Amino acid sequence: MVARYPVELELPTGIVKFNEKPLLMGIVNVTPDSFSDGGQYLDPARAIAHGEELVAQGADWLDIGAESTRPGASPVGVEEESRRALPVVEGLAQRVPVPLSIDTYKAEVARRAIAAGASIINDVTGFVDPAMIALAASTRAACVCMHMRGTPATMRELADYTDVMATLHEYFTDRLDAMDRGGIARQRIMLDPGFGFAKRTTHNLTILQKLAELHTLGRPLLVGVSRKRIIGDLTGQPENARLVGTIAASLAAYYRGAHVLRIHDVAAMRDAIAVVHAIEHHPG
Ligand code: HH2
Repeated sequence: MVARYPVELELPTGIVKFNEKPLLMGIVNVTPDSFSDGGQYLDPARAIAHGEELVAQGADWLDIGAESTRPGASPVGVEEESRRALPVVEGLAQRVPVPLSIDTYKAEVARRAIAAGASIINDVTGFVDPAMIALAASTRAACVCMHMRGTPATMRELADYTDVMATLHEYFTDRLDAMDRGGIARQRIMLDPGFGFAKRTTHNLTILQKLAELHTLGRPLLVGVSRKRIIGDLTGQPENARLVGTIAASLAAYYRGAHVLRIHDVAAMRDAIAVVHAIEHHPG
């Protein structure tokens, strides 16, 4: 088992110390077209109830997304994304005691979500938009900086790497510098290799296998493989039958030092972590 880099994260509510167990980020997709649960929680009341249920199951954070980023998804505008996301952020902020992240690459949506109660910006485009950097700098929000190439519409053709780990190192070094220059304190940033975003299964496997190499960047690592194509490729299962594969891949990430696991099936993940954690830390 690889030791998790003993790193801290600053949230508006205080410092998160990552030590032994990874945090579980439960996924709340308020979309008609997410790849595995599209349409199930488009109604705000259902999305809020789902978020509450995930927290009851053990989610440490909730990630609220209102635009699908699956390969080939079509973008939505600021108003539509806000209309979907904001009532859910607002409702959950009043009902659950855990931090909420807004999964968006649009600075205006992030701004509105923070005003509604979100405290983490989860930007799958890695804060390439200077407006997103400026927004994060002007708030106390924590930031998830994810690696991808192109857009969900184009990323499939861009999944070509000579050395995917070297690419990630260069990319994150560059993004951390840009965020530094933009005034975002380093201790507010988490890094995410972006499984499935401009990556084929071979790249996803390499990154999972070598995840611990990213500890040299000195920031918490977030891993999101839940129900993704890599699991389908390895198991032959459709999205609704990828739970076992998801748990296996997420445990592999845990063993390699992931700090946060982004997951649809929180209860199952919680149980799996409880078991391996007990084995790892049993006094013998
Ligand atoms: N994956 C998805 C969306 N957002 N954010 C981060 N930081 N890391 C990820 O791996 C990640 C993410 C895609 O999964 P999902 O939200 O289930 O699907 P969709 O984008 O179709 O809504």
